[in-house]
Amino acid sequence: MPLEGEYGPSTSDWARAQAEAYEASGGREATTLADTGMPVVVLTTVGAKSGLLRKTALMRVEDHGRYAVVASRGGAPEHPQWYWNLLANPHVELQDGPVRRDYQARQLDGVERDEWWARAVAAYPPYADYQERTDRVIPVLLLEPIEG
Ligand code: F42
Repeated sequence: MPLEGEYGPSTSDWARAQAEAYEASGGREATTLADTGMPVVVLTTVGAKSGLLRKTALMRVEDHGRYAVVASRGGAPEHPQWYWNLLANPHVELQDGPVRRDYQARQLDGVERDEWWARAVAAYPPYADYQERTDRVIPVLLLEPIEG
């Protein structure tokens, strides 16, 4: 059941441009991080305060149809704002290329988090550098497909 609501564009120009180009092209354009060739997905969340639909480009971390999203924000001291949306409204959508599906999100800890953190760093090695830059533990959230 697709999320409904008014779209609230991100105030980050580069990230907004990528999410919008990705979605407008049906997942055929803007699908990598700049010229790195590393794949990107687009997460849609419902704003924790605004109720607006927020669209966020993120690195693609996938295993057997499940995805992890990493609230790294380049190692900034604060969590990205989209992280709070997931906690408040765990029903999210994720677009991977041309495929967009509904997922239920939950924050990982312990062994589960270790497993997915390793997968995330393998997919995008700078995550390890980002964690070095900040005292906050970078949240890792698992997105599991909502069937039906
Ligand atoms: N960010 C990551 O954290 N991890 C990644 O792997 C990642 C990869 C990536 C790849 C390509 C690309 O173009 C960008 C990438 N980014 C990655 C950056 C990512 O897309 C976001 O720009 C970044 O994580 C910051 O997210 P943010 O949600 O903090 O964005 C800010 C700039 C923003 O848009 N703020 C909005 C605003 O109006 O100021 C509000 C956002 C929002 O969701 N507000 C909530 C609401 O209710 O609407 C309230 C949230 C709250 O605080 O309760």
